[in-house]
Amino acid sequence: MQTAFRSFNLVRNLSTKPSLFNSTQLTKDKYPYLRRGPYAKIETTDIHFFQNILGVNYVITDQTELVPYNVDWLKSVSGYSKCVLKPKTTEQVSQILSYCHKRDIAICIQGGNTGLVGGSVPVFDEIILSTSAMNDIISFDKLSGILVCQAGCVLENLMNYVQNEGFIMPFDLGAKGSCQIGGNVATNAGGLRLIKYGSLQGSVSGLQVVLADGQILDSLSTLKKDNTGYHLKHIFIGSEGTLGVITKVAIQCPNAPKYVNVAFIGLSSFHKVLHLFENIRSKFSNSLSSFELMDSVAIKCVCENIGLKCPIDDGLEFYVLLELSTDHSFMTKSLQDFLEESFMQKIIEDATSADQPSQIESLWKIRESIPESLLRFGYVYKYDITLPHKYFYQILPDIKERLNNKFNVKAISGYGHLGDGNLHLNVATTAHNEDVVSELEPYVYEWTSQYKGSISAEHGIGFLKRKYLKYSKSQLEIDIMKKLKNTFDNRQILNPYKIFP
Ligand code: FAD
Ligand code: 2HG
Ligand code: ZN
Repeated sequence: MQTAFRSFNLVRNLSTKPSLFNSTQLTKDKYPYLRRGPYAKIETTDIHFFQNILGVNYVITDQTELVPYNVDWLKSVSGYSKCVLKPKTTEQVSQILSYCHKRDIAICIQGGNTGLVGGSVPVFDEIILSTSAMNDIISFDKLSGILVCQAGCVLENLMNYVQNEGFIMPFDLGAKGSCQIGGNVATNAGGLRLIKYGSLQGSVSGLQVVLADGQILDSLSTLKKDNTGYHLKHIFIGSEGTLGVITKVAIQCPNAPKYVNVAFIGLSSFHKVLHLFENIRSKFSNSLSSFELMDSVAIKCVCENIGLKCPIDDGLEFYVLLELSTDHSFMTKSLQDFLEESFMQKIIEDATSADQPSQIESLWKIRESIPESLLRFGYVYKYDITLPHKYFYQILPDIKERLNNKFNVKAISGYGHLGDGNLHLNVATTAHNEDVVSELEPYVYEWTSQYKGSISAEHGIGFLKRKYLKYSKSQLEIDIMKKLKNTFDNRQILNPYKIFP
């Protein structure tokens, strides 16, 4: 077993933006049964109105410039919006929404456009309201750890900002270089450290939101405790752009841990992965800040398609990346002893550990590059499910059997946030094929529902999963959600065709 870290080359700056050339089929052609809602079509007078509010540079109508805003990161859906608006202030958003509400113009709200369920791009010709120009940090209180910022701040910029103050953001995602805090809140993003720092529902203390008719709802509380009536912020966390435009976020940041240790571990069976998880939790309990599973297919894809190198024996069935965050200097030794012991007990086959930032980053890069590495094949069918731990990997052999030697499938991989019971099942092919979809859906959702799991653990429902909401929500729950939608957006102008079947 290795205990010393071996360095290896990294491919940096993975692209997270679609190219200017749109090769993605239009959503309206891919799903011909869809009908455009009775919304107004954009006219020159509308464009002039928007230009008056925002200035000409913040209204995009050029055909080529529009492309990356119309296509999602996965290149699975594409709208044909003729107009992107880039407000800088809440007041501008309010004016835009008030106007669109009166004119019956449909709007798709877009942050970093890294969403994985087709929610961030228009389905037809909805105008796109991009929050990218709303990127001011408003305040940071070192006593409370509360950061207040505009919704368009890129997550990585916020991470760097609070790090300089001795804090961390309470969550982290592979898309951090592009995704925005507003989009993170709108999707209730989970990510890599939820096991220790909890979900955004716990760490977001307040939000400012512009409602569909242009009213500004100021719930931007920076208080840790506030039980005065209903917590309206929770309605918007995870609302995926269907209830209002999040314009400002107040979020609680934890103090940066003094010591971070990461281990990259190889194991020969899934049973042993669970054994390791049980042991590490009982030994390090609250210090465990990540427990990520990667199967051999995921590692192979990262190595072959991205060019990264597996830091340990690359012939094993499963790999775990675990992270400990503490204020205790003895953690490096404790972790190495733990790995040594697990090796002696034949729970793990190989491992390497790191406690220096650059080494830690290199190990994380392997995990964070998995989505990109699978997409390099051409097209990926993605399932993001929560399951009880004992069934976590059990769907993989079933799927392999269903797709066995058919459809020129390039990879079937299971990876994800095992610590939170969140599996990412990815099937990669060279191009989209409806026959593959028919093999996978509703099969995956039925399977998940049978084990009382969730059909969307962290990515949301968006456009791609709306037909399957019923596998995780009862009819009564869906009816109440619809009533809420009507209360907040009676003209259905915000992100139409999303979430609801
Ligand atoms: P977008 O993609 O632009 O939008 C997502 C949704 O939010 C859309 O429905 C949009 O209408 C809505 N929205 C955006 N901004 C606002 C706003 N200001 N007000 C109201 N609605 C808004 N997700 C995880 O949960 N965990 C992960 O570990 C994770 N890793 C990822 C890794 C990669 C490489 C990629 C590409 C994606 C990953 N994601 C992950 C997906 C995740 O949902 C997004 O990355 C992120 O939360 C979306 O932020 P965004 O700014 O890109 O939003
Ligand atoms: C991750 O955990 C993201 O890497 C993306 O949630 C998962 O692409 C996926 O399926
Ligand atoms: Zn994830």
